[in-house]
Amino acid sequence: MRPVITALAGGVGAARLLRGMVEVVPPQDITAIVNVGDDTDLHGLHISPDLDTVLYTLADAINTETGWGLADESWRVMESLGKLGGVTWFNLGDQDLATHLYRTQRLSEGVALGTVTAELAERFGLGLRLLPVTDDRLRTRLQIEGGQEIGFQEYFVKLRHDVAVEAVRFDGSADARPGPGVLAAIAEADTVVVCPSNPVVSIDPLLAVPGIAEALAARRDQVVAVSPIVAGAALKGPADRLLVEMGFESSVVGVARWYAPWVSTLVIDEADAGLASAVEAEGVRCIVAPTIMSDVAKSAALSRVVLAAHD
Ligand code: FO1
Repeated sequence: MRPVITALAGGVGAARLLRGMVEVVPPQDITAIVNVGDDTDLHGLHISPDLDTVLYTLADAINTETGWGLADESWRVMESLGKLGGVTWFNLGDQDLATHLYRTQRLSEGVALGTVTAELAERFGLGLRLLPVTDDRLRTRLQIEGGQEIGFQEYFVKLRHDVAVEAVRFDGSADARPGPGVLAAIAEADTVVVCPSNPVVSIDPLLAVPGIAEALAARRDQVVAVSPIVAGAALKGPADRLLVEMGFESSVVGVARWYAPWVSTLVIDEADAGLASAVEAEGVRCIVAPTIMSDVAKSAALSRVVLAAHD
């Protein structure tokens, strides 16, 4: 019986790991449960950055420099929008806009986000199943220094996450329901993989959906995470600063402490080999391996380590 894998995913790091995983495991055996807390409504469009980053990366269509948006993109619409004095701080390429137009139109026809996502996954030729963690509204909100609360993309893109965060909340989480197939994907997986995504703003929104944290804790022995922090820093984005701002240390030990209630094994990079025993002191088994995914072969090698964690 081939193992079935469920992956908890945010943006770039998760997409990279999944791109390698499909080289190791038949894509049909993989379900990715993806964060929607980064979703944003702009220009009357519903934009789902983490879903699109996984979609484009797995279709080998991703802009590899940025890790988001499409390769070989043009920017005529944004140029014209700029001339009109429109909103241009969030860059939407001409081809990328087609995805947002399609998703928004389908949602306006009453189709659920999970259904539209499945349509897009099929059009982009993805073998794996792409599930939004919820079809309900969920938005990450950040209270920044000075007390103002802003949306995730205002924080991440407009302010270039160059501002201290005092609190994070997931608006809508109390009423959000796990999307169709999400709880079953957690319950039935041979291995649940927590991709190297930002624990605070990519993984925590998943657990904020009622039922998810309990479902994961029930499978703790099968849950293995890849640390998004290497040698005390995030490879991309603000994961290190946010961990510290939330009272955790920016290290693999901080990540282990954050995940310990529902993750039994943490894969850390060789750069942190000296901290393996400190990770295990948090009650989390530790595996040391190369975790920098600079190409698909390295992502595939890391996937092999992750999927062998419970052998
Ligand atoms: N990130 C940026 O740093 N600048 C952008 O202008 C930008 C535009 C953008 C458009 C579509 C999309 O799907 C993602 C985009 N991102 C941009 C990345 C996005 O903010 C991140 O992917 C996340 O939400 C964090 O994972």
